[in-house]
Amino acid sequence: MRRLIVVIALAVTGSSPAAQENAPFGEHTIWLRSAASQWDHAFPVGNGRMGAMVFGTVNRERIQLNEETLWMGGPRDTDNPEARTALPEVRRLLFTGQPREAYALAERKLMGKPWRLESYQSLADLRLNFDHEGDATDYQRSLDLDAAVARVTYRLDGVRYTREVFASHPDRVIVVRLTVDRPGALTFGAWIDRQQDARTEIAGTDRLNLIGHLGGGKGLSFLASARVILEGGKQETFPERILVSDANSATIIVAAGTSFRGHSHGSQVDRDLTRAAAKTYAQLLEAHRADHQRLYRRVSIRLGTARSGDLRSNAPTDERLEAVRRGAIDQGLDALYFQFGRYLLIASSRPGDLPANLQGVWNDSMSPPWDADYHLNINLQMNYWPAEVTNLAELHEPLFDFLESLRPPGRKTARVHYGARGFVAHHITDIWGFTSPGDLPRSGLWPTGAAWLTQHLWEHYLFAPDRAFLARGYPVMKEAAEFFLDYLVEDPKGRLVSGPSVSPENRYRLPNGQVGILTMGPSMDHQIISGLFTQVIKASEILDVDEVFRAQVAAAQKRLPPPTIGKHGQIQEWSEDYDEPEPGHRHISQLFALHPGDQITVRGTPELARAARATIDRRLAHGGGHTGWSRAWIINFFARLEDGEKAWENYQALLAKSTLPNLWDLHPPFQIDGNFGGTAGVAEMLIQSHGGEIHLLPALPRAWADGEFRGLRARGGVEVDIAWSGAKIVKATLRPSISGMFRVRTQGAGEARSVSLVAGTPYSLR
Ligand code: FUC
Repeated sequence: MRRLIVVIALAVTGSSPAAQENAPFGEHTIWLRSAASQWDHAFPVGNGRMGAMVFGTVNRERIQLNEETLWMGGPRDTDNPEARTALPEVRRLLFTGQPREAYALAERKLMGKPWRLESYQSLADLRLNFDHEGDATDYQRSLDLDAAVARVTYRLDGVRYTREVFASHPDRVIVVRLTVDRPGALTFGAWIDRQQDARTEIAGTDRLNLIGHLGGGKGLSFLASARVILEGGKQETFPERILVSDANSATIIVAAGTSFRGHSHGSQVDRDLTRAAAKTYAQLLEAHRADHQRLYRRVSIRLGTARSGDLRSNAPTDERLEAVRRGAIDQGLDALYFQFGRYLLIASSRPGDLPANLQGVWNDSMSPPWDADYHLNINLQMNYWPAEVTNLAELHEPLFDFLESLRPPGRKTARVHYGARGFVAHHITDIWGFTSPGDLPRSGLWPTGAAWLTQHLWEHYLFAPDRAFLARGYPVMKEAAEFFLDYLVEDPKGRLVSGPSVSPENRYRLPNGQVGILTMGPSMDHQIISGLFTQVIKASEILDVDEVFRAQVAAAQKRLPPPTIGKHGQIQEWSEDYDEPEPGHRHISQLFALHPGDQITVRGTPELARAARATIDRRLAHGGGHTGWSRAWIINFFARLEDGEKAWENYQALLAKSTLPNLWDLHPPFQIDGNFGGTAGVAEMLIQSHGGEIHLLPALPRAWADGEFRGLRARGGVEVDIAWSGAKIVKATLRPSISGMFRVRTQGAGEARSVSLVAGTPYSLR
């Protein structure tokens, strides 16, 4: 059924005295009229390494803090020497139709020892107690994505109170600023706490320390410190608290660190605090703003005719979401969610740091869902889908460093578990280099985690072809490919297949009714491996190395089963055309080749593209897309199928069904991958550049018939700006960084046109 397009009038916020006093928010601001009643409604700020969640409660502010390296546990040897001996028998059982027996044996012999990860943990809470009397009016809580500042403001007893919080990357601290519009009206108490493994102390007159050691002294040690700097008023210290009275304003600077990788975090925290405290608030804010905007402002976007400052963008974000749930079109919200994904990547993934985990850097728990770890069977990769296309390429770096750190342990796992060369990682990992098959076999016995991750190196190269980068990435790609040369086995039909493995987390039914999980030859594995092989072959040609190895890879690639169409017209998920007990499963792994892979394309492989659509339709018809990241993936799939309406419909479903009032993605629970996948999906609707062409507005929906963007990137080193109206391009500008011939496709045109681009010279198309 066609979706009814209903535009619902929203409350006119400009008419109340409160809103008159507060300036209307622009297109970059998420805002609410209430404090966060729960952690995942608070506003996130982050500097890549540290994160903070701002609740905005009037009387008691809670600023929940994170430091990305604060993980339980430590490096350990989890490889299982029994695996290699049991491997041939598990394969035999699967080849002879005995998946249940294979599973039982795999569970006993093939998994890491132990197979469980330890957890990423919350660092601490900074608490501010205001002891206000009476009720606040004119309350607003906002997150300005362009300034990267969270702000809380309200009026109480004739005084306007304002809190601003940001996480500075250049100054390595979190800054909290408290102001009042009546001199001397600021009175509050401040302390830091943590529910376990830490104690607090006061140092001098103005510093709070939280000193901790995880696991009762066995794990990492850590320190979180806050300095309180006043203008006016006075400051007293009580055990574990600083009390401020009658001040004009206060700046609280928070620094933190852990002993991860032998780091001397105590002196680093001292240094960070001292340096930041030597600056004025205005200086800290200015350095932060400049640093953030250098990244954030590379891309601007307008979808539809809505401009900032119109009625709808002035409504609080939860009301806008509610309107979308009722069927309203809010193109400003479409754009805001897109930019929020970019904001979150800037806040959680800076060069030199760890990559964004399942929750970015934000986590308030000692045992968060899935340990807030790194899942490699879609989630970590999805976090980085927007990095290249939305012009944040350097934020991809933490992923490359992380992948590099998995090589030594992954090499050992390859040898111990499979007797193979190369390196391997399975479906979960942590900051300690866990590469063994973890968790239960149903999810964890899946050897293509590293192989998928390495494709990010190749993508980074494609977006900015740079031989030096390729030379750095190639050994990693090669080593991932080497593993599969040894690991793949011949099946009874003479094909080379991967296994024992899974089609991530899904199950199939054998003709005799038996349900299987482990399998030989899941389609996704072969698509990932084939993609890796293609890339390794191309990279070795470009670098002119490894001719013999290249030939071996090419020979193995020819023997991998290609994507096959099954009896429902779908892309087959397993090596045989099995049915599945859960046809609406959240993973749609057999479409890797459509996205993020590029083996299936609308014009290159039209039959497979039709089968890909049938696959998604079948999933959706059975309730698929029910987790945030699954829905986000579907947006990307439909964009690749050049179906703007379906992509947009699923984008609306992501907003309506899987989005919290602060615009965070809901699995449920909160999981950040859907935010990043949603942002990537919007970009994919507006520009694509796989398959040897730059395709302008490949999947434009009716709701975005007018619009413009600036600064998205295409493969080949090209930045693109497009303005369009009535679904027609008014002007497109390509800004190449490399000279060469490019094929450019515009909507409706039968053939892509060839254009010759000169590095540094913009090329306009009307
Ligand atoms: C994958 C998914 C789950 C969840 C978990 C963190 O294993 O199957 O839905 O997102 O990662």
